[in-house]
Amino acid sequence: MANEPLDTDLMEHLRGARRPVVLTGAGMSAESGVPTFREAQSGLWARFDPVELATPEAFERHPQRVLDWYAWRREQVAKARPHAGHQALARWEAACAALVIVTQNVDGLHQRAGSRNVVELHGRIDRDRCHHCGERAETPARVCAQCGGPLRPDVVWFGEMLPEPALRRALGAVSEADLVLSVGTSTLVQPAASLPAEALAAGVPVVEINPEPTSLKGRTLYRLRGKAAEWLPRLVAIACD
Ligand code: BJW
Repeated sequence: MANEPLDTDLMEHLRGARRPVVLTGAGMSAESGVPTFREAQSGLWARFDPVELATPEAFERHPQRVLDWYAWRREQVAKARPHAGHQALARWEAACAALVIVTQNVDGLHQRAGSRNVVELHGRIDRDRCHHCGERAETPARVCAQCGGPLRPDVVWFGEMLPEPALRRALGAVSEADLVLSVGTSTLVQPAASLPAEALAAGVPVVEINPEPTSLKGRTLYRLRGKAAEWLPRLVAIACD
């Protein structure tokens, strides 16, 4: 629970952090009203497995089904608002300019809360790009102006490469970090899941915020059971005040 006493070593790591990195996953957006990736299957979508919809093969076989699923999720993202945890991270960045947020989320909620130094590993749900040539679409359309290929959400599906500049920035930030927070991620999906694991292997303190256990383990891991919107304001108050 977010009101339990904190380890004194952890409080020192928070106060002393000069180059913190915060890795966020779908659980970070849950309290903003965006279902976690593995829960994005209620109502009409209950019989589909999100892991099977988020693939190039699913789009090639059933383009309209995949586009309809994304249209449903875009509506949820449009209605969502950043919560106290997003705002706390934006405050931390304002007080400690070297903070880097590395997010697997595609909803833009960190930027809407005021964070600037955000690395987006899995793209953005509110943009389209061509499935064939990758050109970004400026206006809503079904096909790409450059090559006539089908437009699709500008996100990274299973089996696709992450954008190289984003992955490079994330790896660079983690290699220089003196503290890593892993918030609201199951740490199952690679290569993002390897980021906190690499920090742990290098002896960097890692704080995990998650109501559920994950497989992350290491001598310098601090596990905080609970929700992002409850824990982050408390941790940032310790780091910045
Ligand atoms: C809360 C909370 C609250 C709830 N507060 N917490 C090595 C080994 C094995 C497999 C692979 C490997 N390398 C690559 C792979 C294949 C694959 C992969 O990792 N598969 C795994 C399933 C094993 N990876 C890829 O294909 C990646 N590409 C790649 O590596 O290219 C090179 C390559 C290709 C082919 C073969 C080999 C190499 C691409 C991965 C792209 C992931 N894309 C998605 C979809 C994005 C678009 C969309 O949203 O539609 O990204 S999948 C989905 O998972 C989404 C998420 O960003 C991502 C991570 O999930 P996340 O964020 O952890 O969410 P959840 O739902 O899993 O967990 C939420 C957590 O929050 C839970 O723990 C809750 O308890 C918690 N929570 N409420 C705090 N209030």
